[in-house]
Amino acid sequence: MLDKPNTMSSFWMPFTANRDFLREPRMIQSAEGMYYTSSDGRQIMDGTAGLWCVNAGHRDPLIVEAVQKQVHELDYAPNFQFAHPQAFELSGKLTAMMPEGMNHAFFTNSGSESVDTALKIALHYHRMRGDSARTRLIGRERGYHGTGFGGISVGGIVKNRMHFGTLLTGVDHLRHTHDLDRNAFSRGCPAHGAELADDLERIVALHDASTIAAVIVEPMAGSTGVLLPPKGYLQRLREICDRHGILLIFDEVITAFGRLGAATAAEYFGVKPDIITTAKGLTNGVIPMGAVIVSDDIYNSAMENAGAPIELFHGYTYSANPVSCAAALAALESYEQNDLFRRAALLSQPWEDQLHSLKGLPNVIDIRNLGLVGAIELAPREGAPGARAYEAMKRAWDAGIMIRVTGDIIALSPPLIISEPEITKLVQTLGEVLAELP
Ligand code: PXG
Repeated sequence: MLDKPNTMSSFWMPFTANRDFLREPRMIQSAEGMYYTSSDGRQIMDGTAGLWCVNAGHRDPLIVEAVQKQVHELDYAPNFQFAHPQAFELSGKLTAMMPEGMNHAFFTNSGSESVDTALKIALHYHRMRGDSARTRLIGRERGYHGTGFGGISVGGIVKNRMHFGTLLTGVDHLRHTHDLDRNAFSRGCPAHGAELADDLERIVALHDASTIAAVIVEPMAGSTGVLLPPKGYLQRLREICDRHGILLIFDEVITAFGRLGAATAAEYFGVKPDIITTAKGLTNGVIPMGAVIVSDDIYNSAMENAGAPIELFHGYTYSANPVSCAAALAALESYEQNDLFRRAALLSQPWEDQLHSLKGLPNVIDIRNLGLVGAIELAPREGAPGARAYEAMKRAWDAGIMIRVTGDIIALSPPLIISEPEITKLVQTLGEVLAELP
């Protein structure tokens, strides 16, 4: 082996300003509950549950123990033509948390894979029913569905798409729902914009429903900067899909497992999709894992109509890996034991009140919230979009809180174990950062 010097640039960091980071690294050494310890020994409050995944807080003892035990007993087992009991135990426990009639889980290793899997299952479903002209996939502007080619094709964030060629064909996009003119400083879901769901009728008129397989949306768009569905929007989208035989996919990679104060956004909004994609909170972020949950109709149609013994030619080496299953089973157990979804629901009011207290600080042009999610939108600096929020993120780290930024939007999504005094501390610290921010 060549004797190469070990430089920090050997790690090409994901979604990171690598060159800037190397000049001024923000390094994390350990974590416990609501806090990280930085490598210079400071306590940093986790205002984002990692990347929207550590819902039960860090190093939950149930999960740590379950993973340790599992890795000693069965480290790996294939799930192609063989299986292990934890996979069935987990699929049972997971589907029991899903809306009525959604009783089948397909396991993946990430949100991006869950999205790819969901899109493929949608195409497969129509084909199984002899409706194979239904191949178009409809996403939404500003949607985020991970970074696979499927996900960036239906996704609507320009920078995630523009560098990567022509993407999937046969994809179209609904208009996004962000409308500060009408909805700035809304508390909870905004009042205006349900009619934007009718944009699906425009797309149907253009392509004809008989060519459309599925619509995929985040019930609450997280990554793009917390865009909340206008009141009635998701219900209307469901009705239009039903009218035209189009499957509705909710990408719940962020919203599943308590973020809005319910097991799923589907439950929270009372709108049932045909497919739900999950990841992140499924294992509390501890081990990579995702799951796609489908309706009985979709599963049964594959079981009844497949021409080959294998019903779906799709899967991953690590689908339902035993250690991931153990982490997920323990995470779901922890959510239940600590009643974390209800806790998130109860905290959502003080959370809202605290966040909206930042109104009036310099450059704050919107504050929005739902469940334990919040966003503060800043006015961009002249000729330097994103620079103001990026600087806020760096100053927040120095001040002892971790926040996420996308463009000039600050997103907050703390672990669901956060206490009211910790909410106050998080918001106050952010307020101090914003008050000083040029
Ligand atoms: N769908 C949705 C709705 C997501 O939010 C993915 C799919 C992809 O998941 P994976 O596991 O492949 O990354 C996501 C991921 C942020 C942020 O700061 C959000 C995500 C990932 C990283 C950062 O907003 N969402």
